[in-house]
Amino acid sequence: MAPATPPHERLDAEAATTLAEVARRLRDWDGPIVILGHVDPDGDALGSVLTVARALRRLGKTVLAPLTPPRFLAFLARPSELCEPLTALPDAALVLMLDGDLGRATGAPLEGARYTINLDHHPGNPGDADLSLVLPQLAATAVLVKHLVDALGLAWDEDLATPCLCGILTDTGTFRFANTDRHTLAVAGALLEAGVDYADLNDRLMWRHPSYFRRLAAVLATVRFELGGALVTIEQSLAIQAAFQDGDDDSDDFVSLVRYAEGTLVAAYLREIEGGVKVSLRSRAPFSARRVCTALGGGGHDVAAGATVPADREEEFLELANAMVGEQIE
Ligand SMILES: [Mn+2]
Repeated sequence: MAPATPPHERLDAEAATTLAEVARRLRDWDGPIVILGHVDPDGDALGSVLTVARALRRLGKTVLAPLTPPRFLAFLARPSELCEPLTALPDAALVLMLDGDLGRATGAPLEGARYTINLDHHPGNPGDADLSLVLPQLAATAVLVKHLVDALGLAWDEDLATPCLCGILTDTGTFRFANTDRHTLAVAGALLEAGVDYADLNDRLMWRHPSYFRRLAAVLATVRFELGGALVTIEQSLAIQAAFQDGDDDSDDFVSLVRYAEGTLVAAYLREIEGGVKVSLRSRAPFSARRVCTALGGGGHDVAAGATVPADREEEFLELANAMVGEQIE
């Protein structure tokens, strides 16, 4: 008899049953399996897609993973593991969407999918795939992916574990965010056990093109403190973008720096794009970044969320953010 898994390493019984059904579907599928992540894939989307793609290929499955990672994460994938976006699904395809709901899928149209599976941890996911498992209590989709690979009965090694741990590191801010609980750490510990070079992975995840640092200097120069410092904003104009065209825009984590300004409840990064503004919010309780971004047509988690608004709604965003921050402080 196999040794019992300690409770802090387990999913609850209902989730484990659904995940076993996911594993059974994937194992029994004869046609191609198309694995998708969300638009603007992050370390959790990419890490989850890579781990599942490697696992399913070991089972002899035909896997297509049309995901385009940001430049700073591209080191995780080997050439030929990921493919260009598909204009149509192959015949008899199973679509497996990871780290977002079907509406946020990128890389392939969903029309003609024979079967859809969705594994995610975002609250607000409507669960409208043929088979959905959405667990907002998990720190990362990669945690769910760890359990999926276990359910598939595969042995862990460095190749499977490294992208999976990358997903957990990304979504927990390297174990600094409130979603880091005993379950998260137990799963991460098991992945380390499989042979991940932890120091090397963390080091590599921090590498950025030199232009990143020049852009950072320009964006940080726009820093503004509102509401007595409760709201901090930084902005990237099209002019700043035009000045740093030597790398792609991997400035997502700039907002993670200013969120540590003392007294800050909400940090906002406003990135001008053609015809609009991309808003990234980080917040601490009792303020919910998700509430603001959902109201603006985006989504995310309570502590980290995003939305894209038309340019003429930037004022509206600032008013909304001001009002909500003001409300929470009083
Ligand atoms: Mn995630």
